[in-house]
Amino acid sequence: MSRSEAMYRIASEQYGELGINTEAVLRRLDEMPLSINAWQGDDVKGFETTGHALTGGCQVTGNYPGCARKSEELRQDLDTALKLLAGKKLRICLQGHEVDCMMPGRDRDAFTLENFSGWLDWAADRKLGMDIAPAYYSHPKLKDGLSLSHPDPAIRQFWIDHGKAIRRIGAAFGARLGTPAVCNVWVPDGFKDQPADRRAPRERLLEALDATFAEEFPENQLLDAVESKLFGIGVESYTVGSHDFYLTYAAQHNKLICLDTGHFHPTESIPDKLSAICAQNGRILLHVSRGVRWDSDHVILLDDPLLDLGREAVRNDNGHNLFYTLDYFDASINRLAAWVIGARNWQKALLIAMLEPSDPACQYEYAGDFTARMAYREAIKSLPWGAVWNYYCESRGVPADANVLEPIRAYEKEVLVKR
Ligand code: RNT
Ligand code: ZN
Repeated sequence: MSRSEAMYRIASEQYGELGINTEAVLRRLDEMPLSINAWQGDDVKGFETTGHALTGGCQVTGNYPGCARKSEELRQDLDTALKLLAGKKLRICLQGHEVDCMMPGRDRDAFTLENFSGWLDWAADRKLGMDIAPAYYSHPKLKDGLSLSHPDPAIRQFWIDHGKAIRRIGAAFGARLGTPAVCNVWVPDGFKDQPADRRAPRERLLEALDATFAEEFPENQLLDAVESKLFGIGVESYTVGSHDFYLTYAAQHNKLICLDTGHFHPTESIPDKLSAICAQNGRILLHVSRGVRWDSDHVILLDDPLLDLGREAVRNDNGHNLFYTLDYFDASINRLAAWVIGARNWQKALLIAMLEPSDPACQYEYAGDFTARMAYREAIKSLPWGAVWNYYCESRGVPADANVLEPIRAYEKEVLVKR
């Protein structure tokens, strides 16, 4: 028996005494869907031949070698990263400008499946699900910082058509892959300084969203989500699509509400929002990210907010109400490592939550014994989840944490530095 297996056996026994069946937990972890953010691999540049600079209040900093320059390179990078991830329900999420190929004279408002066909064949071959998001940024039609809420109807129409095009492509992904594509709408619209009229842009956004969503698709092909934001760089004072705006919109139109963990006030708890929404049958797309000061998109770490999020995700999951997509971009480190470390951290957060015997803490709470609740919750922090995690990786044919960087370094030497 290997050392890690021996450690797992002991850990499993200890968890068993607390009423937790580790094998059942690992099987559940296998089934947890996770969508990998393709855009970490190309610095959100996309692959349009027009090559627009990144706008919309987002910024990618760093110049680590090996940024993917075409979709083939991005898929090659993803293939390498996916080998380091366990889980049977992995998915890839694309931004609407991460096209496979361009057609002469065809802009984003007229994209079709043809523009993404390479992705679909690739995903089908690997049994991956696919998600997609229209890209309302990095394009000259994002005017004065506004897209779907721009006062000019022609600008709005361009972006409505882009959203419709991407929804159709998403539905085609869903139909072919047998798992619905989540199509997430996030627009960067807002103002650097305080607006005179806060309401009119929101009314225009409402109308544009209704037009975007007019075409109906069955839920086994496409699920729509809407994502709010607090502020972006150059969009500090007012965001048209605020959380209040989209939470109401999602509830009224049966859409998923996308909560990006980097899009709220720094001391606001995103984990706390899950039960509030799920108790009312809302469905949530989590953009798992990490805000650091003014940036909302650092690679996720296994920190307290992530653990708390994992805990609330596990407790509120009814099998079809929660969706997870990584959302960050860091060009100062190896991009494959960013994917792999972030994805594994989210899996760990879920694992730790599932291994947590939460019932005793709840009983203490119901009885009003908050001292015992605190003592118990602090005590379970030292349970041996690490042994379970390492065993999970090895039993699923992926390296444990200590060995994860080696294959990435080899690929870096062989492929990335030569780009
Ligand atoms: C931006 C949103 C959006 C991102 C894209 C890449 O703040 O979080 O979801 O995925 O900008
Ligand atoms: Zn996001």
